[in-house]
Amino acid sequence: MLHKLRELGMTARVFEAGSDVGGTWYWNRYPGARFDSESYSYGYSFSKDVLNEWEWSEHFSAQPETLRYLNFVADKFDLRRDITFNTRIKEATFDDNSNSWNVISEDGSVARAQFLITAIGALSAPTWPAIRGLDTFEGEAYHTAEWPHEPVSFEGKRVGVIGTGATGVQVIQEVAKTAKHLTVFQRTANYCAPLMNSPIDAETQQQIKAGYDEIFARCAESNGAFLHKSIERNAVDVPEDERNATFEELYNKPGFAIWMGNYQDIVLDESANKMMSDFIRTKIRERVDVPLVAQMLCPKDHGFGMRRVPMETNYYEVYNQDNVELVDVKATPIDLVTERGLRIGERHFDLDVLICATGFDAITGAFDRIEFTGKNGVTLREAWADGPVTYLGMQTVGFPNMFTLVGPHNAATFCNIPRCIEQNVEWVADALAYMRDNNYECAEATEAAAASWTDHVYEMINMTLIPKADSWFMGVNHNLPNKKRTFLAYAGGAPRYREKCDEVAARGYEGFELK
Ligand code: NA7
Repeated sequence: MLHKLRELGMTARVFEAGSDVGGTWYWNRYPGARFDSESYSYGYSFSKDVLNEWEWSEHFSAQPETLRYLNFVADKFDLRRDITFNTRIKEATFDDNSNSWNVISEDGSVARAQFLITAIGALSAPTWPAIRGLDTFEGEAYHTAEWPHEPVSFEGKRVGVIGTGATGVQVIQEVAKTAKHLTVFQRTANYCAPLMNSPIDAETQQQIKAGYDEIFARCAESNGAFLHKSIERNAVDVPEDERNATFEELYNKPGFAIWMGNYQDIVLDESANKMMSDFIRTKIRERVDVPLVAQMLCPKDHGFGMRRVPMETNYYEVYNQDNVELVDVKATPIDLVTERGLRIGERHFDLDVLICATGFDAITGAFDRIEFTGKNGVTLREAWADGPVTYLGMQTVGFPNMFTLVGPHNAATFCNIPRCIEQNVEWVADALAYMRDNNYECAEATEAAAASWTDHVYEMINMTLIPKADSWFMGVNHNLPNKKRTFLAYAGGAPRYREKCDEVAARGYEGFELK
């Protein structure tokens, strides 16, 4: 966004809480953190130089490489000179008289701008487990999204991991390699599937570089902006043998093929969904030696793909190791964190290290941490009290000149994120250029446009099975009992979203009042 605004000849200043660039890849530096997107489908597409100069080493690169990549891009475009690091914004207030925003940081410094663009992340407000005694633990305690910059050793240590989402799965399979003992505290089992990562050889590297146009064109056609496009047939219409052969093939394909490239009815139709869920449960039973442990790892309360599918490398085999124990904390939750570990019922688990892979206050959490005040003194928290109401996931009524990249109800929340971020950035940049060229000072979404967009968001998600399961997509986080259960992303697909955004622009920013 900063690069694009500079290209438009605008002045821009970026405030960043971290000490350097990287966002997700700056904060989430836990062992095992890596892409589930094919590396070359994830990088920026806007610069031919970047595409030519950068070489990914693996099909699904690990966090250190991604962070190096983001630093490379920041250096290449000399971005740091307009970024103020180590600065967390605490308030942003719209001034009706001047149609501009005042932005106040935690140290009290104030900046003023005509436009306020948020790029504060969809999963950037980590949540620690709401368990009594957490502060009393005397060992090492980490949240995966606030991982230290220094290496952490597990050698000779008793480690506990709470959480088995996409993050928990990545960290568990890594920690199990060196910990003296690992206890995994699982509340909800997920349908994990093999990532099938591998290094990129020299020949493939050349093919990737020569094929970027095609890679991005393929992403642009798919709902999740991944390289995988769903099969235009219904699983329920396919003979059993053929269907199982396809499931098997998808299970052995890299990345999200199994989720995004599956039969089109897998997350729409209960019967199709059950077929796929049963297939994965069978795989789990085949891979885990002890039947009782396999049973614990088989999801029971939701279907495949209704929650984020964690991608794994030998995850299930970890539970065949002598140094690993799986503990079900659904029926009997963790009562207490003590000085020496965790207590569940009568049993005490002695731990040297406690890792919380316990997720985030998703999508709205980062907004809640800033006091946004729009027109007439109304706060964003008040405006979204019953769940977000936005126009295109880009703006909220009463918050003129504020644009929310990857905001709630924006397709970027349900996407191979950089692909959708680029669309968001280009759309916002075009809107600002249009305003400048036509002498408009202020843009505000109308109530009617926001209501209609919000209806559309719910219409799309209600065609799927996703609302049937508790997940961060649905705003469910048991550590935040007051968070409203409401769909926070956009499930109509990236192509449909792009089309809608383009239509709005082509009609002179229809649905916005321009002044
Ligand atoms: P998730 O997917 O929200 O997973 C958080 C996990 O932590 C999940 O298994 C939770 O169980 C578990 N959890 C949270 N609090 C507790 C307590 N108090 N006790 C036991 N277990 C708990 O976050 P991730 O970081 O894994 O992934 C987020 C996204 O990042 C992912 O979808 C990717 O897009 C990247 P629960 O399911 O609530 O029963």
